[in-house]
Amino acid sequence: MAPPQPGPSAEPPPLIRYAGNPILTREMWPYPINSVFNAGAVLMADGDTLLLCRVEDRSGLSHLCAARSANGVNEWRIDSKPTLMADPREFPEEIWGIEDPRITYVPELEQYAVAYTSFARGGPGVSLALTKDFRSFERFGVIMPPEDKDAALLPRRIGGRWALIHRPMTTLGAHMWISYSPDLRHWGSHKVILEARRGGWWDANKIGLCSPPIETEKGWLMIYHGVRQTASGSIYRLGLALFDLERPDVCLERGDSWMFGPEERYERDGDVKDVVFPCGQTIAADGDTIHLYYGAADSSVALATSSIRALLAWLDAHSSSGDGHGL
Ligand code: BMA
Repeated sequence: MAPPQPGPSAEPPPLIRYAGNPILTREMWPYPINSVFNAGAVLMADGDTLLLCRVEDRSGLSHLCAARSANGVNEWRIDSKPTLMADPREFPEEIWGIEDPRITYVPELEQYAVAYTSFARGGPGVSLALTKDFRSFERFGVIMPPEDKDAALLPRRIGGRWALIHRPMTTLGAHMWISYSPDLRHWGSHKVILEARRGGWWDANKIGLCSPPIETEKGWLMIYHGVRQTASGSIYRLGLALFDLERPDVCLERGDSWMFGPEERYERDGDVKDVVFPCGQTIAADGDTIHLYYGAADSSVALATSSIRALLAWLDAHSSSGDGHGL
């Protein structure tokens, strides 16, 4: 019999799973928890990778906890207690916990900006905090009221104003928006930048930013999730889009197919089945190698590697240039 011919699936995948996945699990935690997932990520000045993880405790509410590692892969040093807890006395909108942090280093402020979800009675909203060291935080409270989430700050001002990508729920659907601010507190000039597709698409009806946008020569590279509703639940997969560097509301390219989805057991089984959900990445000193950290099935943290070059090449090969983007 002739050997099987390589099919279209033989092309190299743009993201490679780390063989030792998952890299953070609840068994590793220094205090009792239910699950650890959806972690923001940053490469610190001392070379450590810091993951700010969403940790769900055994009341069902989430807080954030930092884990540090010299190589970003193993030997994690986990804070012995929660790093950032909800503070519903000062911030009533955090009454049901805080979730899904996205971290951006902002050179102008010499601080990290952490955009996270605060779970209020009115639903999820976007909150912001600044920190230099992930030990003390300046909290800004809610900057986008419910229902809104999946937010990250761009690392520099665009046309003199700060820019935030986020995902409000509106009667028009769950699309990605950009908003601008002079001071990180007052936000306006809201605009849709990427719409969920419709019908049978993998990213129909609900999309949202994953990790913070990556600045490349060709534009802001954004990894986003698409949520496919099926008869047996939702499937969270990852897609790619590119936006103009000085006009981040302008989408230059959008992939047609998803580039990464739940396949391994730790992604398919867990508290929420069939979820891959990155909230952070680090870029190595070569300016190209990416470590993407993602929540797997709302139960653990996993790692996939890639490169800016590979993602841009994948996007070129998988985007159709129609401006309707299949809507
Ligand atoms: C989204 C967010 C994520 C979660 C995902 C799958 O809406 O709440 O925190 O990982 O659902 O449950």
